[in-house]
Amino acid sequence: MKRAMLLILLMLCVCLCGCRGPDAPSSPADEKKRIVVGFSQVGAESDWRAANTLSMQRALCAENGYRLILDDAQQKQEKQITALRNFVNQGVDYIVLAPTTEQGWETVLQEVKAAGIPVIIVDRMIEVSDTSLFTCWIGSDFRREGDTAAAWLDRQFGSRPLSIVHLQGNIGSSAQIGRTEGLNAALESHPAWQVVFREAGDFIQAKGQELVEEVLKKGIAFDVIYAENDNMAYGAAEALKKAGLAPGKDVTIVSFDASSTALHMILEGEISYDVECNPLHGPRVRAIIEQLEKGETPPKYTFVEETAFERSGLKEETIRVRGY
Ligand code: GYE
Repeated sequence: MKRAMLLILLMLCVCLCGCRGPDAPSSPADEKKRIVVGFSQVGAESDWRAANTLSMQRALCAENGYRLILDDAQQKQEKQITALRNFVNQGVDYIVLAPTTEQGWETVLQEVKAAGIPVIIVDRMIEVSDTSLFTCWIGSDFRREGDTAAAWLDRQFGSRPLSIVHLQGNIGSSAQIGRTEGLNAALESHPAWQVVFREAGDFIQAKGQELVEEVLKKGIAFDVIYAENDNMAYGAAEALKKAGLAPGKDVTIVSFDASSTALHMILEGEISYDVECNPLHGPRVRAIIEQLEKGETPPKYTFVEETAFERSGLKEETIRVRGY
């Protein structure tokens, strides 16, 4: 009898312990200990964005002690403002905001501040007169990215006449503003260069393709496509091919992000130059939260280090190691 009791007890123990694998649902007590982060993401418009979302999900996961509430704003600022208000109502510990555009954040951030929730801005910047409305920002130097692309064009074409098709990102986003400013500055110093077509493709592949199709239909002649992100460059290349033109030979494509598909297109000679924009902000945001948890003050602004790619020197291995 005693033996049977012992056996049952032992089996119960094994079951209780064994059932709790790493993926087992956590207990309410575990849930309570987790840091809750509300992440308002711009959308899912590009490869960059997908890599960015994944990076955040991986870094701020349950195993690392977080509960991430992700909100996809479908590139609409109103949706982000609603998401922020929802995060306040839910009483999250931190808010991470990847803002669509720079303007229009004062009111909602005042509400968040009144609720005492720290705000970490990632990727694009915001423009507010009171910088105490956010704790810190981490992202890319978009103006430097634009200057880097323009400097490459200068090395390739110098003072020769150049007709440029300029595909812009979402108007009013830091990525668009900086990359456009870089090109504009180069236009000033290169009187023989001209933009023959300029329109926003909102960082979306289908729109990039449509715009280049429109240019071709109008019979506008051009030498260079300056696409403010890779997805628009993919669409542009597609439009050229459909028209019987060879991207990289008949038209030079310059792009931004350096996603793995774009780097493969460089190896194939279709994209000529790609300025890196690093999307892996998850671990960086996690490090910032850890600092804040310890009562430390992270730097207000952190620019991530970035490079640029062209065919010479680019290896398959480099693309594999980067992993996005
Ligand atoms: O370049 C683009 C994305 O803000 C850096 O947004 C980001 C930009 C990126 O949609 O692909």
